[in-house]
Amino acid sequence: MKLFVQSVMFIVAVSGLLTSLSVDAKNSAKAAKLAPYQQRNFQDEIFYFVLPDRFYNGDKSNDLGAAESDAKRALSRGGLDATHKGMYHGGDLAGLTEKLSYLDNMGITAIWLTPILRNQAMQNGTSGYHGYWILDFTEIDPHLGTNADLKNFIDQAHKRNIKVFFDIITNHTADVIKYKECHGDDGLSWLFTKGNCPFKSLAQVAKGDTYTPFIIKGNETLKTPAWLNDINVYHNQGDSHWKGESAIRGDFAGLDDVDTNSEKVTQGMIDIYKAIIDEFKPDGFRIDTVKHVNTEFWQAFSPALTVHAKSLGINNFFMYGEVYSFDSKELSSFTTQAKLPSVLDFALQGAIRSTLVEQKGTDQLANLFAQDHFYQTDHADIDSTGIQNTNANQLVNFTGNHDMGRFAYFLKESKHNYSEQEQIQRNLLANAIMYFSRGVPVIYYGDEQGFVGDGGDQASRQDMMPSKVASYNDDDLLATDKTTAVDNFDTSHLFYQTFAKYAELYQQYPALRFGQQSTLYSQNKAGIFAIKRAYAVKDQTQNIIVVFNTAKKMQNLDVVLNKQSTALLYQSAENESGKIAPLSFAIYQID
Ligand SMILES: [Ca+2]
Ligand SMILES: [Ca+2]
Ligand SMILES: [Ca+2]
Ligand SMILES: [Ca+2]
Repeated sequence: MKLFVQSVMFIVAVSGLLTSLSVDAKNSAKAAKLAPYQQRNFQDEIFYFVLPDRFYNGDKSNDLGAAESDAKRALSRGGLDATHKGMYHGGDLAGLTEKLSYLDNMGITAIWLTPILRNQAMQNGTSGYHGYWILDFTEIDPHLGTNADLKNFIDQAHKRNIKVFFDIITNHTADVIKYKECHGDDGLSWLFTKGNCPFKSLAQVAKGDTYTPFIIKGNETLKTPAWLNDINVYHNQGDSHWKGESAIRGDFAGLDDVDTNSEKVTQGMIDIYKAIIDEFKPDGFRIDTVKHVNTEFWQAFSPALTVHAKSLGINNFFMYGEVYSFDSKELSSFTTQAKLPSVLDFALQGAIRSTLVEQKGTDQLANLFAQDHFYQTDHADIDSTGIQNTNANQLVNFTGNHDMGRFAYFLKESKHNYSEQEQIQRNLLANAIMYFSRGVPVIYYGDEQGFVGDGGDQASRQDMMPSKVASYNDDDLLATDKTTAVDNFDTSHLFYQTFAKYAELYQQYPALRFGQQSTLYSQNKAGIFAIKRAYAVKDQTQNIIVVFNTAKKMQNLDVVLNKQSTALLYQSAENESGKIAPLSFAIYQID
């Protein structure tokens, strides 16, 4: 058991946060004149990224998925085991709907759901609780609810002025296609000891060195729409080794890799997601595995969906892609060349991690932001083509996620052996950089409750509802004595309260959402990182300076605020005049 009393005393002593942190429903960040969701810019949003299965069980009747009598959906039944981190835990759309006020009061304005379409419940011994194994692209997974439940969730979110984004996949479907050479004639065996099917290049295929793809008898019509049951609409070249040609044409660990190089398939995928927009009218999409689909596909897909959403009156429909890369040049190619409006900023995540976990110089952040110009485009005639101009202000910021793990986990694992107090401070400072740098912030569900985790993937997908997973429940959560064995919708948690405060500031000052960012100061060791956010629209100008201190020592502010007349808007710690406290930040307005 950790010394939580100590950490509370510490926070009160050095941060001064608690005095300014009272948040109630009436005085929430939302009160700050948030525009109606239909008119709101993407840069106004604060996202909450959630796996519905792990959030809250609002309907126990759907815990097993499809009904036993439902032969058509037989493979979307089962997989429930709340003690196993790779199985379904019972959370659903009804549960999310029930907990909307919890998100609303933290200042969340947009929810990104992991994929909710109907999955194959079981593959190779674990379940599709995460949603990335889709069989049916037209209906909601029965573990999560029905199409009507999703519509109700969206209606209720919209009534609170909260947007809903779906996580979508065009790269692959569930694993239904097998290769005789790998899986035997019955499709059930592994003929390779490593458990994968080595990728066969196009050059090998041209010479006749191919796999023999087939579908196990009885599985020929599992997928919807029906065209996805045709073996010829897949690449069928074996498993990706993530390099070269295989990155685009290889199977993602056996998941059937769609032939996105074909025009027919591209149009098929466009039609699938047009129909999803028609039926549910979401506010946008987060797009999975973007790096594993060819550029030409995105050049067609992205504008077509934007135009379609606009035709239905969803004028600010927005999409951002997952490109797992820490290189701004590579990331930006997906907005400038592939024509996606935005991407998740893995490069910023890497820079925050290197400064606040590894204690590298704040130059790391300055160097990253110096590459922002890569994202800038200046297309003409954007309305009729559906191609949106992109820039770094629309990037999507995060500190950790469901694949790599939580920021709290990186801190826990650090060779610097941070105390709990320091983990708390570094965590809150990392989130401040995420909120107040250019880009749109995303809270990964559970971060606001001090969740830590033992790693990435399954280890980072804890339950908000009382968990039965032993490897979750033995975690030492930050800033609370609770464990994940109990309910964790605690609106008094320091992180929840702090994120609500950050949200309030973010909505209060347009410069923190729209201001053009420039670096004022950085250094080659831990210490000051200072940015200016300059906002000028019509008759309103606002110039804000945000100063972060990533060092454990107090720093002088004269390097930043020298000769400028500024007013203090917020500080996360009490400061002596002209100084900034260790591991804290402050926001100033230039007079
Ligand atoms: Ca349920
Ligand atoms: Ca397969
Ligand atoms: Ca692919
Ligand atoms: Ca653990």
